Amino acid sequence: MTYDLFIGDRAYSSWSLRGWLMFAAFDIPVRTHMVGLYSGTMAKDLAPLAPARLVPVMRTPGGMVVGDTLAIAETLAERHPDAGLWPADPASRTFARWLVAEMHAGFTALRAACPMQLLR
Ligand SMILES: N[C@@H](CCC(=O)N[C@@H](CS)C(=O)NCC(=O)O)C(=O)O
Repeated sequence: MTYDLFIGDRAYSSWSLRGWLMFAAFDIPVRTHMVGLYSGTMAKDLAPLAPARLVPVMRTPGGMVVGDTLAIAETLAERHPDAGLWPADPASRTFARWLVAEMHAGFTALRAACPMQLLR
């Protein structure tokens, strides 16, 4: 049961890094495919996954395509209930969902001012 994950360079794309971390941290089998996020081939690379236009995007072993980090996280949590993507304790889970929502939808000014560059 191996997933396919399409991402850009994890050193520069925090979305790509987060998508990949979900598989790495929770030991979920995945084949990683690099798309040309910064080389201009992204639209062509993602064409087989239409309507995906952004990274990360995941394809399930059954062929379902899921874009958006939070949708991928929720899909993995549902499909792998024993992996522990969300904390078991209800209070911790609520707090985790809050942090994830803030990270996902918030910090826009910080993100604009501080683009990610892990190699420097
Ligand atoms: N809400 C999406 C945002 C995805 C997103 O904006 N990805 C960027 C990563 S750098 C992207 O694909 N940008 C390419 C573009 O805008 O053409 C998620 O969390 O997955």
